[in-house]
This record gives sequence, structure tokens and C-alpha cells, in this order.
Amino acid sequence: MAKMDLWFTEYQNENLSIGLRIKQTLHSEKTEFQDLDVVETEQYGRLLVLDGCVMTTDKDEFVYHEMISHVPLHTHPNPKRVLVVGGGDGGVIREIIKHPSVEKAVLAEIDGRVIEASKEYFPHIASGLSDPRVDVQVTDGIKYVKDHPGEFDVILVDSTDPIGPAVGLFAKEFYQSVYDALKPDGLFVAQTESPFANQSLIKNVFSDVKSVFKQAYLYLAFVPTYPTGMWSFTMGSKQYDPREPQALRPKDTKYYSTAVHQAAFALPRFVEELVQS
Ligand code: AG3
Repeated sequence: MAKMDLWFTEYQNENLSIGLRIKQTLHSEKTEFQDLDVVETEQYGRLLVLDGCVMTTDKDEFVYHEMISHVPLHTHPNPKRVLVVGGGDGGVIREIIKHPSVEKAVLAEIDGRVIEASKEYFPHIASGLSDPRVDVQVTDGIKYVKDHPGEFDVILVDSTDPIGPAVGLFAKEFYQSVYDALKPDGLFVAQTESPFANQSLIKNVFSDVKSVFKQAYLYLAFVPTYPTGMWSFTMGSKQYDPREPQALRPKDTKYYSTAVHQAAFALPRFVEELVQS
């Protein structure tokens, strides 16, 4: 019998898609907030898919999870209390708790089903969620941030794309609440999409973050399964300069190193233009 030719396709825009041959679909549901699917692919292992968009894959998850967390956590000299908004798969939490200074890491995820699906299908990504320092809250991250002024050293926003449940996480008002939820020397990072595919978003977020924090920085990493592969992160910092990282602390990383940290802030000219005021 001929091999079944089954493919997962994410339509990144009306002219562009990424396709991965799938072995099988492991899970499909409509949660209260979004469509949630888990598929097994030949190339990248399992995929976590929300509303048709790749959130993470077994094979390349380390790039995004290490870069959204270790860059800010090596910028702050002594991060003790860390908040993740979104990030229900647990990948960011897993990286945060590698830092011995961290006493408490809160996960504020709106969709409890993402947490459950990750525990079941991605145990190596969700592994940190059971750590005693981790407080998992199934709640609206926007409200959580508003209700906790002055509490955190570092806040990481691991959101979906700026559509559906995540729209409010890309708004200036939210960055102001993040600022207020940070201690006087705190800093934050948000995932901010692809400089090839989403230039106006990066421009707008950067100028909003800069107007709230005074200091804003953009850095890049390469995630093969995200639209265009080139991915950006925006940091707002009250005090510390991320271009001067602390010495390498957790050593068990696959992408992050002190040299990669420094190099991530070197922007190709067309990207630099997006953030020049
Ligand atoms: N959060 C950012 C995913 C954005 C990907 N966009 C897309 N595929 N269109 C990832 C969550 C991982 N913890």
C-alpha cells in the first residue's frame, strides 16, 4: 500500500506557508479560548499548535525557550521573582528554574488546557511546572500583572500571535502594567514576531516599550518552524543594560551562550531601521 501523504500546513500569510509531513494526529480540541492540536511530524517531532499556528516543536523548542528567558535572566544580576505571562507549555519556566537565584516563578496562563496538553504530550517541556518554586495560575495574565504591583524582578511574555486571546498583550497599556509590576530595577521581555513578516508590529511595540521604560532593546534568534525563521524579542529595562551580560550561569543550554547573548543584539540593517527613532 502507498504511504499516506499527510501534511500539516500553517498558512503564515495568504502567500506563504510551512508544511510538515505528519505521522499522526495525537490530539485535537476546541478549548474555551482556541483550537488546540498536537501532531507528530517526521522532521520536528511533536508540534503544539494553537489556532493553526506552531507554538513549539520537540526539535527546535530549545531556541525560543532559552532565548526568551536566559537573555533577561543573565541581564539581571540577581533575579529572584519571575513571572511568565502565557507560556502554558512550561518551556520558559523550565529554563527559568535553571537559575539558582530564582526563589519563585509564577506562570499566569489563561488556558488551562494548554498546560494539561503539554504535561501529557510534551513532558520534557512541561517538566519544570512541578518544581516547588513554581506557582501555576490559570488566569488572565493582564489582570494578574495589574494586581501585583512592584513584585517581580523579571517578567517574560510568552504569547501567541497578536490575534485572538493575545491581542491585549501587545498594547501600550499592558506594558505600563508590566512596568508597574516590576521592582525598581526590573526588566521584561516579550516575543515580538518576525522582522520579515511583521515589521509594523515590531516598530509599534518597540516605540511603546521605549516610551514606557525609557530603555528598549531588540534581539534576534533563529527558530526554524516559526514564520520566516527569524524571530524577535523586545526588552524593556528600568536599569540594567542587556548588552553587558552576567557570566554564564546555567551551563546546560543548547543555544544560549554568553557570545550568543551579545551577538543577538547585533541587528541587520533592515531590522535596526525598525527600531530607530
Ligand atoms: N509563543 C510564540 C509563538 C508564535 C509563533 N507564531 C506562529 N507560528 N505563527 C510560543 C510558545 C512557546 N512556549
